[in-house]
Amino acid sequence: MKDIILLPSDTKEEIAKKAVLVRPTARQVVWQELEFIAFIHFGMNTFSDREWGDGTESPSLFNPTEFDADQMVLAIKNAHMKALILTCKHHDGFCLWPSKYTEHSVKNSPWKDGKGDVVREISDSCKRHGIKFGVYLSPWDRHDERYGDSPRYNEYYLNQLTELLTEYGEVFDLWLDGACAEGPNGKKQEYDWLAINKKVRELQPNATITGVAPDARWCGNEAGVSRNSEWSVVPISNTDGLSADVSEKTAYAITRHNVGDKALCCNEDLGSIDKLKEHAQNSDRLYWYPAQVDVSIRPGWFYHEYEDNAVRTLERMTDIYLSAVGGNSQLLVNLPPDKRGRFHENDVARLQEIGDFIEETFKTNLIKEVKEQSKYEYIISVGKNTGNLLMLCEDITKGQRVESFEVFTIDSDGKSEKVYEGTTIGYKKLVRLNKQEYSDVKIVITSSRDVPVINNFGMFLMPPLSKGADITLDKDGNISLTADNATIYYTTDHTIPTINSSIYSKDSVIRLPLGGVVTATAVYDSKFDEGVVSHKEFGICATEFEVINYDKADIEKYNLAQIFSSDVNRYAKFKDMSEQDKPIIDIDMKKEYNLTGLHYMPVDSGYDANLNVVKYSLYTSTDGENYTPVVINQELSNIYHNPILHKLEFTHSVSARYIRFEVVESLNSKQVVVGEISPMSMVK
Ligand code: FUL
Repeated sequence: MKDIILLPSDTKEEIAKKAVLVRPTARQVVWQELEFIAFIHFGMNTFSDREWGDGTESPSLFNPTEFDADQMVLAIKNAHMKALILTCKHHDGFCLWPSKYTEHSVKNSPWKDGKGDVVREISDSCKRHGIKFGVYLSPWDRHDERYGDSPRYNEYYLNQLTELLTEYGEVFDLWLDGACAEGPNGKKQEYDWLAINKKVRELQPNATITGVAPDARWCGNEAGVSRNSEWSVVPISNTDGLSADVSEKTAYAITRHNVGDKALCCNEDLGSIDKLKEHAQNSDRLYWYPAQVDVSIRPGWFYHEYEDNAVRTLERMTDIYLSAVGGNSQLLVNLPPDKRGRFHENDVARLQEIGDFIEETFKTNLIKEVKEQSKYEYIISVGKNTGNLLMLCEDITKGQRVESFEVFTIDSDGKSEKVYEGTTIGYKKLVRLNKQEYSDVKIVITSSRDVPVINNFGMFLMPPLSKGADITLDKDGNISLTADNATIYYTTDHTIPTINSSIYSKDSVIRLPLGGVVTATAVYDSKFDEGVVSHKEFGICATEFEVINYDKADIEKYNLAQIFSSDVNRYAKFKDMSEQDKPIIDIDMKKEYNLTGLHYMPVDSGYDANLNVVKYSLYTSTDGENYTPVVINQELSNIYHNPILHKLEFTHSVSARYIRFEVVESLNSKQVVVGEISPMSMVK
């Protein structure tokens, strides 16, 4: 297909016409139809308990004790996912297959005496169970000495890619990660994206290249948040001055722009006509570039035992599913195998619940008849069985057209009520209806770039989902539990509540002065076995804590007292710093504690998440004068894209009254935000 270029003279109507002419490739259509797929983050980080390894880890660490590819692939299949992508090499450079081109791989690990091959076992299992297999091969490599020596490293990368694309049968996708830094020689690695794209097209012509890549784009966050209006037709900056019809080169330009260009992936509005009009000023081109929402089932991408109770709730996971798959995106959910080399029981249970939800919801389309009043208006009849989830699909092979629509319920007297106003539809739109008493549903398309082509309608009934209890701490150190219409059973001794555990009432007093864990089971209609478990960990109660060595005015100016607040919207902020300023925060806990670790919660929302701390050092003191280092230059890996709770466990406990938190590096050199600092005194 010829590239479609916008021109400064284009009117909005002309832009709309051009946008509709942009169509997906056959590969992109197949990719979109997968809908829901799995990521598997497994490797050195699983064993070193990190999110990003630095490449110095010894292969001797890699030793899964009960590796079981079928257990993982079957759990994925049960969740109704159709494909998986395996981190064959993450940023630490360790390879899960015995590559000929490096010694840093499974072949030098104790696992199966160096004869094991994770890529082989997983890809074989995928074939057995009808799941498509894809590869993640991190361009960023913190181990390999060739990294940063661009031509040599590019050759190495292509050789590895060739191994993966030729020795393991059909590969449906190469997922390219944009994370990147400088090589050991201090030179920036210039990747050869064009050669990578060409290699994939040559060796696996049906495979898509996604992430920071030509066939699908990363949605811009790692939290599972979808856009309200997701356009698959977006403008691509034309700065390379490429001729209009060199599509391989266009793909290359896209990849390059995408790497450094947050606007291309993160902005809320990527493709409205107003947005396209802005881009017409630069004669940018239009491109079919669908979104992929990627998120982990736990806070981190790799397995950490301390996240065993932080598997996202069924409620959150189904929310993510409905808004992504039902928001014109593909959903990629990560599942991290544990040190045994299999999914943890909690993740398997959640996957089963997700699968059951999808099965139960979509097993019957309740629609009896769709009356087409016009291409812009449809009446859906469902008979007696009214549903609560409406599905609308555009035929994307005809482009993406609908800009806005409205949904009305019509009762038996013919009275109608508007229950929803939506924007884009695209491949699939799922609309949750709050009203279930109606006899018909009317859909009115209020704006479309060309005559709408709706090719599928659905009305489904979602099963009700129960919520877990909210566990909160107030500023006086009291913990409270809330769940509407539920009886809440709870424990504070790390065990899951039983029917004999304490029942929470508004008179219950839960205080954990030394910190600890509250586990709650919310039970609805006395069905204890179906109760929903939630869990929260607390550090030492900070009511008495104080920041010292700043005068009162600065404590207020920088909001320093907020570093003790568990409210995610409250944090300290240092503004107008000079390049050399690195905030140092000294905390007086007023009493000596036996410290076992530190929890640090970065700022995770809004603009200020761009100002997070990247590296810190931690010291303790008994007298507030002499400080002893506990960790120096601790990296908060992947903080920019995934600002999650960071748990630092000390190798041995430390007695101290004072803590010094020193910012070593932050995302922004002029401003820095410091989230919740929570010293721990209890051993798990
Ligand atoms: C990011 C990486 O840095 C994370 O570790 C993870 O692999 C995620 C999917 O992509 O950019």
